[in-house]
Amino acid sequence: MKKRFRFGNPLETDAVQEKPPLREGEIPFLTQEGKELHYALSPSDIVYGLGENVRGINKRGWIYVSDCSDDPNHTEEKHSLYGAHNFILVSGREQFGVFVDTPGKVTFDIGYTSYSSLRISVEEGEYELYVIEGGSPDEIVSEFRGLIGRSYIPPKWAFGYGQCRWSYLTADEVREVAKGYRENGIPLDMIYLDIDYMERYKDFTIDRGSFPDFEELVQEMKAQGIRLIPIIDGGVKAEEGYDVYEEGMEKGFFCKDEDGREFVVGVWPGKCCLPDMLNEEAGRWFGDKYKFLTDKGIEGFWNDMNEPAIFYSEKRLRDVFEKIEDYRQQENLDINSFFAFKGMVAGLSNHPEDYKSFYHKYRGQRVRHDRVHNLFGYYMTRSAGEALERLSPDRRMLLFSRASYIGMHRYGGIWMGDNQSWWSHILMNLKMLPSLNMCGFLYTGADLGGFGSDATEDLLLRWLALGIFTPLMRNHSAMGTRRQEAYAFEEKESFRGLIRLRYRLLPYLYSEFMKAALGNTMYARPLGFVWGGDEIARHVEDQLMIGESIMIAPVYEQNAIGRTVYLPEEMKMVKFAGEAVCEEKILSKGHHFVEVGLKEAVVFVRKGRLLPLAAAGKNVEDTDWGKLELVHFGVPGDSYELYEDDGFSREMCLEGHVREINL
Ligand code: MIG
Repeated sequence: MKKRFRFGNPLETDAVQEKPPLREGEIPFLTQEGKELHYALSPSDIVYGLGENVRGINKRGWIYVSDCSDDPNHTEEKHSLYGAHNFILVSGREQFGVFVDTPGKVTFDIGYTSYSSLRISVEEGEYELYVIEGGSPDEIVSEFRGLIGRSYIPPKWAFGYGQCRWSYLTADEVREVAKGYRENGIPLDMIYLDIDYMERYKDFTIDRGSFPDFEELVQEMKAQGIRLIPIIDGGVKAEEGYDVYEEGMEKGFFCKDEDGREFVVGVWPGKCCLPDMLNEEAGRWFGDKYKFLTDKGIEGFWNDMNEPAIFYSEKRLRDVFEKIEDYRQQENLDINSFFAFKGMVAGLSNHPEDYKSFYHKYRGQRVRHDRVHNLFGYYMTRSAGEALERLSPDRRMLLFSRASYIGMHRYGGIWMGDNQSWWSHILMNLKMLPSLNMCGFLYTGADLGGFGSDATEDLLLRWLALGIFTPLMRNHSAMGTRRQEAYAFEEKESFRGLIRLRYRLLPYLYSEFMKAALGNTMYARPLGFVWGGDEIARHVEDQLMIGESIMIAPVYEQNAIGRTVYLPEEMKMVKFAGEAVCEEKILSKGHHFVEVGLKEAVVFVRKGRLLPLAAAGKNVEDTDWGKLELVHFGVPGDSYELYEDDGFSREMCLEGHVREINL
């Protein structure tokens, strides 16, 4: 049962595709106190949701703000990351879902001000509210997903493993990466190109100095079974003679300041204009630009800096220079002035006032950016997704974004942004998975090995042992950090084993993903969704169900030789040493310490369930689903529904593609 309410006159977001009729009067569960919505949490209540954000699977005990932020420090004291995903699910005394649909800022105080209260407030005061009542958490999520429409489905090859690094500076460096993988027998499907492939970071250009034979490189890589996936940034370099800029200026497609002049910001290319992604015509124009690369054989993209990230605005920079001049006149800075002076420069980036200084043309209306801030990345990716559908009507393309809002899940996936090579971030990665799934984002994953800071061999191995289960499996690192390609460390065999295991798991992972996408269910679930009556299971924060057959419990502590795992029921532990099963053991309900070596991965199979395994190849296409090995905890007659298709057609449905395999 879903009910829709409206407060004020909110701007449309297009998150919800099928709107139930508007209601007036009492809102179920929630009470209105001034501008806030309240709910009294009982001691056993768990609050799930909010997609991409810091902290637990259970969000209780912190305050979260939906405000797409370019913040590379994902530490616990933060309140926002790159996405704005306003869906929560309360589970306990009562079970219901709440979606706050508004393109501006929303604050979810979930037991922060008081541990026993949930408070939601919307900065603008204008929003649509959806309340979904009745049923289990799974059912509530499915109802919500039904409202927001089918999740994006990438081509099957995008379930392979990809390598990225900010600073593959030349075509030859890219060739080296491919060689590193192929020579070491480590499977690979994608090499991602970061901003370095562009000419001075200009969207839809190629640096011919360092990538002279780009088109050939694309084909050469394809011949090796590897696809190149370039990045596209949200800002367009303001430079005379650059066609994208000149066209955008001529057509009036960039965001404008108060006086109607193009709003200029500094990002990677230097001074940039922001395409008005929210303006339908401008979005279509920007989307069509992707043709520059699809014409060269490119089949996938990642959209970055689309919160949008603003290093500085031209205007603020000018003000700061003036103030610096004032400080200089003072000659001697007292301590307060010193800190103000220091903060002034550091505070140039992503300044809240800058987000209030430019305008969009959204659905025919002039709208100040802060009112629709959370839609920028969404509409950039939507424009790209719609364009890619026009450019490639028959074959799916890979597309994911950094910033997002619910609704964008129909057009692309997301990656979890600039994490660090920290042990704690393995766990953060795990916790975000189910929260994102609830909000429709199924194709997702984190920078494996960590983006910032230096990775170590053991950290990367442990991270991969989780990453083999995330639909988007990509190793990515920042410029200046230690190299972390899977062949960069000594234990090449361990890396080969774990990554090959990913390919062995493909029939299962792809089937579970497709069933979740086409059936509006979740791919990764908190244990409480499955064992709602088990208080211990409900509070497990470091294990997940992946699909219907297996539970995972990755090791995320430095130097651990294993970990304690909670089994809500009798299960079969299946241990892999690399790609091969090395141990199977039935474990009773309860806590167990399970040893897991650095080159190992463990899954826990539910009773009556099967886990089909393929024979790993050098990439997805080369992986053989012909003779599946069936790992299981079942008896003859138990079955599994395998999803099979050509892996690229845009026409997708469950019917006719699900084949039952029996034990
Ligand atoms: O300000 O393109 O999150 O994945 O490597 C940094 C360089 C810009 C941020 C992305 C990251 C990417 C990096 N970008």
